Amino acid sequence: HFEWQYLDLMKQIWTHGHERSDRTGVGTRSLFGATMRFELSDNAIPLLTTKRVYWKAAAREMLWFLTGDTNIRPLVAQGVHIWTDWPLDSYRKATGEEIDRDAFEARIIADADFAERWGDLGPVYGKQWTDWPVYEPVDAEPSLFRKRPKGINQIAELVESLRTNPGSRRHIFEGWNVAELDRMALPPCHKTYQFFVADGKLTGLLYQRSCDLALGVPFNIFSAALIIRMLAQQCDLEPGELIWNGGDVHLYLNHRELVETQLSREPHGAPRLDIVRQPDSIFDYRIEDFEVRDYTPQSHIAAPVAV
Ligand code: DHF
Ligand code: TMP
Repeated sequence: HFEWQYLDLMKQIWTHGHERSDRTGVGTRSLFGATMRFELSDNAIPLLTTKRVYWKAAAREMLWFLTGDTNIRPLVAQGVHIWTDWPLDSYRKATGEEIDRDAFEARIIADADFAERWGDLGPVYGKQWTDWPVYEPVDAEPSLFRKRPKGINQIAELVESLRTNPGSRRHIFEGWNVAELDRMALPPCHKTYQFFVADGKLTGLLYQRSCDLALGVPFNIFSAALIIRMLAQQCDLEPGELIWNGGDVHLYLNHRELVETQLSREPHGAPRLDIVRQPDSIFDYRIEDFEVRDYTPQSHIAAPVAV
């Protein structure tokens, strides 16, 4: 079962990880450098069965990235809470107001100006993926640079290159815009995606620099598989594999209960993802286009997220 890779990695980190203090102050056990491979043929999808994973939240996040938006407002409006804690933290620190999460989300939805001021994560994934900024020298004054009105849409270019030049070794999109990292709420974790076409199949490799194995990674592997499936459909290719490469892979010390519960369970079943419509472009998918079947996970395991 594909999920043993995840559970084995979890066990390895919990028992042999280096205990380190981290940015959030929570502390982690971590190992550096890990790989998991997931077969995607026959619509197989790497969705964990040893706990329920809210895959629709992950899918909605992916669709939100593809719109280029970096404000949490449309996510919150759809009931997706996974990005709320970072703007909330900035708001609390800046204003000293002890607003709770529900009240903050309600204000984000109700008040567009408030959302614009407090709901933006900076130029994160969606912005870099679809509108990577380009600066050009001004003809009359070559030492001056001007920002081109429209940046580079890496996703549109990727679809084009997969279609017209499948053998290329340059099928990449990248979130790590060094010059803009300091304006991002969090520098990208799932930072580099590369694709490979052979025998009519599309394989994708994700390099994730920092990996919260208990909370983030279950979402990240599902989402990476989802974008491979969408790209494959757009390029008339069959899904191949997802290869996940993690850099700093860690378990937060306050995830002990989750880890012990999850390691006591065994994976079962083979979830599948169907894409039930063929949209006109990679930017036209809707949540209703995705259906997961044969997914009968064990119960959700709640755990606190380190901010
Ligand atoms: N910071 C940290 N420390 N870990 C992360 O995984 C993380 N992920 C981010 C942003 N910053 C992060 C974005 N992705 C959850 C899942 C993914 C995610 C953020 C949060 C999460 O809390 N998942 C819970 C609850 C899901 C829900 O209620 O919808 C889970 O049990 O899966
Ligand atoms: P860092 O920027 O200090 O590495 O902290 C980011 C934390 O968020 C780290 O625990 C990894 C986790 N993370 C994921 O695992 N997946 C994600 O998609 C995101 C956004 C964050």
